[in-house]
Amino acid sequence: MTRVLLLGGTTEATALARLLAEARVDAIFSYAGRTDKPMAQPLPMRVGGFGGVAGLVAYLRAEKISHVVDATHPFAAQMSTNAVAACAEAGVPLVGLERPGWHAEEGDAWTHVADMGGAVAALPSEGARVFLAIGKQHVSDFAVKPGNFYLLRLVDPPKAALPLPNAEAVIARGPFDLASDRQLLERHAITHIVAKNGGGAGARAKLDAARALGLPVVLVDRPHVPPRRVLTSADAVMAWLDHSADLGV
Ligand code: 3Y8
Ligand code: NAP
Repeated sequence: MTRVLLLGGTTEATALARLLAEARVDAIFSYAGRTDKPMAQPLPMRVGGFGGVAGLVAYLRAEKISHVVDATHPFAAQMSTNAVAACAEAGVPLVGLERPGWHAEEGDAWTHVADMGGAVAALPSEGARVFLAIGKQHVSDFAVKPGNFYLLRLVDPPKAALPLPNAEAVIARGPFDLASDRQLLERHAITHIVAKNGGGAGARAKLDAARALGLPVVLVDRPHVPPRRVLTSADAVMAWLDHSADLGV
């Protein structure tokens, strides 16, 4: 009996949720609950952590999950790591739904760094005007360079004072477009952009705007995720589900 747990939070997860709902597949869409009002999905939703690997194993068994699709963001490394361990322990087939990372094109001025610490190190020590398009979780890493101006883009209004003395926040949930991202960079006289190499179309606009304005981009590499089967489209996941359902796995 097919019953799918879809670990979501990306545009690809939303696309797959639509296909699952249209095909009337028994599936549950899972959010971590990081934002105040996550976008509604055409599937039953659950919100919040499972309680580590043990919690996820218990959930898989209690909910009689037959397949797990990990369509979380490439930087959601803890969730992806837990899913590999929990599905192995519970004997539940797992597939990752992942989009390719971004590659520099003609005219791009990108510096690749291994992690957020590398991004901080790559910035001038003062006087720069930096667009931190990295969300909320790592903003305080940049407090060691307070002499720069930081423009943050957050999904929800900050609940406490920003940890940077010279910063401003815009509140917006992507996907974003080239025209508005270019306007944002010009309006704030941005000189540097910091972004995660999340890939996908939803967050790519700022990179195209940076190229158009000749601005340097500091791009953070994806964290390591344990090996698992990876597919790159929602259609491929539907075929995987059909195929493995035929095989009765
Ligand atoms: C809670 C669900 C969909 C999914 C849309 C994608 C696109 C827009 C681009 C910038 C970069 C960033 C951030 C971003 C993007 C999509 C996708 C994507 C980047 C929502 C969502 C949840 C989250 C969590 C949030 C993080 C933050 C990261 C903002 C919903 C809107 C920067 C990642 O306030 C916080 O704590 C926010 C936390 C994790 C990274 C961080 O470290 O702060 N995403 N984003 C999911 C959950 O609870 O499970 O609220 O509706 C989803 C989307 N965000 O269905 O169309 O597919 O990537 N999300 C990054 O890529 O760098 C913004 O500003 O240019
Ligand atoms: P993370 O650091 O990998 O995960 C931290 C913990 O959050 C996990 O161990 C798990 O808690 C819980 N969790 C994460 N994703 C979950 C999900 N889809 N459903 C249920 N629990 C989940 O994750 P994150 O980077 O905070 O990302 C959280 C969510 O935001 C994910 O859905 C991800 O797709 C989305 N997102 C993240 C980014 C990003 O830049 N990180 C960008 C866009 C969207 P337990 O251990 O208790 O189970």
